[in-house]
Amino acid sequence: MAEKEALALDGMESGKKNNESSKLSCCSKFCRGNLLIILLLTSLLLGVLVGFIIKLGTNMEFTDKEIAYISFPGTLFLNSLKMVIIPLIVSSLIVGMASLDKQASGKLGLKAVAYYFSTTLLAVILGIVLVMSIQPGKGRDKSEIKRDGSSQQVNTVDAILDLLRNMVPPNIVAACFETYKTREVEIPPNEMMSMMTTTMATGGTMMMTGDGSTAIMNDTMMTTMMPKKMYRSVGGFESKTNVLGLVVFSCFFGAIIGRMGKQGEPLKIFFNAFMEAIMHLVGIIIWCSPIGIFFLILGKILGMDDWEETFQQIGMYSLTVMVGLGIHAFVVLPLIYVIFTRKNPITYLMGVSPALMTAFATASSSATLPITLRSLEENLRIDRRVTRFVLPIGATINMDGTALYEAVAAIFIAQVNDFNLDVKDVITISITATLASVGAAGVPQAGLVTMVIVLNAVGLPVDDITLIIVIDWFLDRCRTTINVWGDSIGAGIIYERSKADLEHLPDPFDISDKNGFYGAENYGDYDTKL
Ligand code: 7O9
Repeated sequence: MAEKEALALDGMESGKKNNESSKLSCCSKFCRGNLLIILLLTSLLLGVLVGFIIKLGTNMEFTDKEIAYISFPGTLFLNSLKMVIIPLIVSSLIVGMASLDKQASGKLGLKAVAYYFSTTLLAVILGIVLVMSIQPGKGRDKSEIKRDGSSQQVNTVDAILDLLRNMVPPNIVAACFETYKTREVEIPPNEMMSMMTTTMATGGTMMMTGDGSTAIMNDTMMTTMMPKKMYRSVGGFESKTNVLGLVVFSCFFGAIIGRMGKQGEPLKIFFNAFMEAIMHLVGIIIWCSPIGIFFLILGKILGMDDWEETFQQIGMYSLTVMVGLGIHAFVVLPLIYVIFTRKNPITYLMGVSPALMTAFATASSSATLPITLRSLEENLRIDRRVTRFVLPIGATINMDGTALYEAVAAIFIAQVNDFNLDVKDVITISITATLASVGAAGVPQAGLVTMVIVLNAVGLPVDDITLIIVIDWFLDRCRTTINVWGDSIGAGIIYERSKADLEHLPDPFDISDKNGFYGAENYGDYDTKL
């Protein structure tokens, strides 16, 4: 009897303890989730502050080498994120596709594509309305504006063919480190002369690729029409991961595994475990992010040159882009989120904030992808079947910020050149800017190339890209943050709208839950209903 009482007491004690410890762990979990956000915000602000104090306080000029030394911890952090991207997208897309049946993946994919296109188009329209009403380029003499770098010759048709070629890589292992690119190489003058004389001697025709037009040459024309520069297209592989190829391959591979039934099971389990292991690695990397972000920002601020002069010259342009991005991020996207989910976008913003801060610090939505995935799954409890399917595709093709930026930049350049754009031109800019942002990941040196495509489409001078390159490093950070925010909102909406479709499907990621890897941790309750 006494033993029983003792046991009962013991039980009560442990119950109390359990209760207390669960309260404590609840509290500590909440703190842990917010601790990361607090640490990240502090490191971001501290990076800016320390950077400006050193820059303005000491007036020191840093060489590129010194900057590389200062941002070294940041580079390590960036590398660690990039390190996990390939295994992450490949395994997540394979498992994502394999775990959804034909109907569910089709529905999810359709919803995603509809969301991507409509929000990107909205962003472009917003950008165009703003740049047309603010008119940052009107009355400016472009010779006053500092130029930086040189522009590049781009052939739109070749760029599109490159994109398609990259979707079907000839070697899937090589796709991890090389991308196909056709570049326009200037023909040396002596070669140009000899080509021309040969053409004349044979009385043949000649292609002039300099301005993209074709002409039949004869000797009289030759002397008068001799172009200053001629280009020839040379194709080859460049060292850059061919994400598009990997994405296409993984989607097909995953879909096939899913349809193989029992035979495909081992592969499904393998890639699933692979993905879980990578996500644990991301869990470690994420806790290094405050230090990494601090040094990345510090290095960038110390390395920037005459910010004031740049801002005086193209301040209105930058402001237009930033106002556009701001409205898209704080009004358009949250509104769409509320309409489709009836949930609080502010709590959603809190949950995604580690990814947004990383996006700002790294200026790369692909490097941010591991953190976006983890933030959505851990903080916001978005179904892994949705995040792992939708986010890698979103990071590759959904770039609202980039599309808005390109539209504003094109119209800014038109205004600087007193170039009158008619309705047809504006529509062309909207469409090309939208498509350019979709295809950006498939084109090497995308930023420049896609901008040239937009300018070419309406006949604007591509050399004037150099006017806006000076401020690009900063605007890139802002638009990347919006790109990641757009991807995240998309995943949230698609999750809410697909709950019913997912219910009847088994969750392949369940095996990890049983091991207690996930599910036990929830950083705060972000699931508040409005
Ligand atoms: C911005 F899916 C992933 F994660 F595997 C993935 C990997 C690489 C997705 C995309 C890429 C990729 O290469 N993207 C890419 C994006 C390549 C070149 C240019 C851009 C455009 O980048 C944006 C911009 O400049 O506006 C921005 N910096 O979102 O990263």
